Amino acid sequence: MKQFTSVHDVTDINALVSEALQHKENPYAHQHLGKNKTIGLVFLNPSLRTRMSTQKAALNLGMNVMVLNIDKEGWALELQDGAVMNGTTVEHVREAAAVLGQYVDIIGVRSFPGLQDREEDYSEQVFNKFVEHCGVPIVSLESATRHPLQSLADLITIEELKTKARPKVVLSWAPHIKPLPQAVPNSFAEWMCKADVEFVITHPEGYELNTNYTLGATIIHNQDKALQGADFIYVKNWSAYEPYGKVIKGFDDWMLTNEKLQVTDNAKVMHCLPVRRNLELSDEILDGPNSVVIHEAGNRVWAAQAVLKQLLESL
Ligand code: AN0
Ligand code: CP
Repeated sequence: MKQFTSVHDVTDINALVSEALQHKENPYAHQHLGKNKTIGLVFLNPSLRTRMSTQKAALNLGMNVMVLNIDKEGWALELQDGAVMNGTTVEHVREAAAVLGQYVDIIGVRSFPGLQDREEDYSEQVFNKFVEHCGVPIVSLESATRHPLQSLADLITIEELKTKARPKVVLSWAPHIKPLPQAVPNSFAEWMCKADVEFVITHPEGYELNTNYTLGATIIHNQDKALQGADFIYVKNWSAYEPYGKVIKGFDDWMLTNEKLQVTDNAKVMHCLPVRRNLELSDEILDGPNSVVIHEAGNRVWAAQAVLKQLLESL
């Protein structure tokens, strides 16, 4: 694998899941592979899980790790090509990315969408500047439109915990007070449409995702109906795709509760985290027996390790 920016970079998702589970069984089997290799993790936005799990995965593979919170610790970055830099920005991403590529063998980048200009976000303007100029293999730590390391960890979790060959997986929109990206649901949908699962998406009208990511999914606006017989419920908020980045008021009753679980097949509840308690997900779910969110977050290490191993092998 030459880069990891979406499911389209993966030739066989089932093989990648198996590899991840082998790392989980035997974390240090490939310590030699990363010797004298360095990964640089570059964050333009906050992170807990992605930051720590990717570091852990790299260390398990014997790599050196460098982390740069470029939004806080780097020079103010200019992202526009052709800009006359007589304002507040100090360094252009063209130089910043190229220089980082001189110091590391693999680069990871987190770059959230601005949620103002849909075309700009969906063209992955910022992330693709790093791809274009860094000159080394790149792994997405969540870009404007996708979060593939999360989706891989989610698929690993479903594979581990499923009790039937083809489980029903429901992506269920949740309320939030802030406009959040569509990256996590886009990416989850893209992976689930390729996985051997029955995949249903449920959201209030107005929260339709871009159909490029949901092709093959069943979309139902009645949450109770969608949840019937579910084996896994993947809870996530996202802002509207049209009108772009907006929060439509009035859907607070979409928060998952134990009562809503009654129509499911004792569904396991997933969330990528961070989660706002009693807004997106109730205490009773998060602290109850159906929640697998901590297990899911633990699997971020094995997802990252499987991906980094394949990238190291192609250096
Ligand atoms: C981010 C999002 O929804 O994309 C990161 C999730 C991993 N979440 C928030 O900003 C709360
Ligand atoms: N799920 C996830 O990516 O979490 P962080 O934003 O904390 O990395």
